[in-house]
Amino acid sequence: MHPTPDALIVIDIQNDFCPGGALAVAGGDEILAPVNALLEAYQVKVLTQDWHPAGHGSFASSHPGAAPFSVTTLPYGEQVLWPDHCVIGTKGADFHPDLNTDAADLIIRKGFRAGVDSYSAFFENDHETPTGLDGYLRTRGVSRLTLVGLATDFCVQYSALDAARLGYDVTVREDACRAIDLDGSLEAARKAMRAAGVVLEG
Ligand code: VGL
Ligand code: ZN
Repeated sequence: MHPTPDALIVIDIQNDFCPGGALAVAGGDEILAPVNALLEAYQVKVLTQDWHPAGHGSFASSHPGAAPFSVTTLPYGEQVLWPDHCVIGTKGADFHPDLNTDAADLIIRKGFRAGVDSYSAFFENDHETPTGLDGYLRTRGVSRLTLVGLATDFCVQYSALDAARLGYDVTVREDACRAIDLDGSLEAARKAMRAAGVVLEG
């Protein structure tokens, strides 16, 4: 085995984030070919899956009168209220059928607690409840991560910032990501990632 394996973290390439899905990201399905190619090139391969119970606190439908894409304040801070998406057990929560899920070593699910959202693959949106991914990567001897997937300005960004804070060397392959871009959130995310030492490539 390579002494210091590099890990590829593939964020949320699920039907609901692809064209036709409940929270479709423009061009979300265009990244399947590059992501599948990258999956061949890494020693450690992790997929994440956004995985919400019906009635999740991040859904606008759980907040009477709230419009999708509005922002509210929850006990752990600001939260965008989303259309219902990635509900456990639904087709929208499944990985895109063209994603080579067989290549993955680990699938990490996040956002399964009704009261707290989880954009990051490492911590829920309270920034303290861990998903367990850090322990997995450390025990496999990983110190360098490449992140790809959906969406650049939400789950990819939060994962990249947490990973940098945890001490990993982090690269985001922008050619294998697509963004939601709510009110300039893509440029803000790129700026925050660069400031945290994340390398933006592609
Ligand atoms: C995501 C919004 C809500 C993402 C997940 O994967 O970027 N965005 N849940
Ligand atoms: Zn979600």
